[in-house]
Amino acid sequence: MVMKVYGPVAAVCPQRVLVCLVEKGVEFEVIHVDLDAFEQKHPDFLACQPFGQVPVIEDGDFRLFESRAIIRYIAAKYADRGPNLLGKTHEERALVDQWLEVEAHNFNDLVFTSALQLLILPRLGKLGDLSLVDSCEKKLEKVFDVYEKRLSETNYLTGESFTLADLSHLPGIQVIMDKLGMSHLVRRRKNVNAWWEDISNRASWKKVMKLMD
Ligand SMILES: N[C@@H](CCC(=O)N[C@@H](CS)C(=O)NCC(=O)O)C(=O)O
Repeated sequence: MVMKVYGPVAAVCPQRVLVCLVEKGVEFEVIHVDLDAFEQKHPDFLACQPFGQVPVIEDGDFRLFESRAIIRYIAAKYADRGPNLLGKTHEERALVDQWLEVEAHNFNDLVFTSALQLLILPRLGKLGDLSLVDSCEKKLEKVFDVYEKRLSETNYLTGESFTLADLSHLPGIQVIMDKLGMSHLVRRRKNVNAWWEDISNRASWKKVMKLMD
C-alpha cells in the first residue's frame, strides 16, 4: 500500500517524513498542499490536521500528524527493513528519544524563528526582526557547542549508528546551511561538520533534495 504524505516537498516538516520513508524503502505519494495559498487552513484539511499544518500521512485508513510522531511510526512499523533507526536496547531507544526531544525543543524553534524573520515574513511583504535572528543565532551557537562535545565522543548523536535523532536534524540544518547565512555554525565545529557531511550525503537525503527540482 502506498503511504500518502500531505505537504509541499520544500517544507522542512514534510521533508523529515520523506527522508524516513526513503531510508526505509517505503513507497509513498506526495499530495501537494500549497502553504502560500493557505490550503492547510481549509476546512477539509483541518479535518485531517486540526492545527492547520503539514505534514499529515495516510496509511490506508490510518491518519497521523506531527512529523516526529510520524517518523517514529514509520521506523517502528518497518523495523524489519532498512537501517534500525530506533535503537536496539532500552537504553539506545531512550537516547534516540532524548536527542529527538533536543531537536524538537532546543534546536528547531531557533531555526524556525530565524526562517520566519528572514524568509517567510519578507515573502509576505513584511519586515523581519533582525535582532530576533541575532538572538537565535547566539542561542544556536550554544546548542551546536553541545552537539560538538557529544559528537567528539560518538559518530552519531545516540552512538555509533545513524538513527531518527540524526535524521530529524536534516531539514533544519539544510536550511541553516543554504538559506539563513549561518553555515559557519556547522563549518567552524570539526565534529559537527564531519557529522553533517556524513548525514547530508546519505542517499536518502540526496533523494529528498532532488524531489524539489
Ligand atoms: N510540530 C509540527 C509542526 C508542523 C509545521 O510547523 N509545519 C509547517 C511547515 S514545516 C506548516 O505547516 N506551516 C504552515 C502553517 O503553520 O500555517 C510537526 O512537526 O509536524
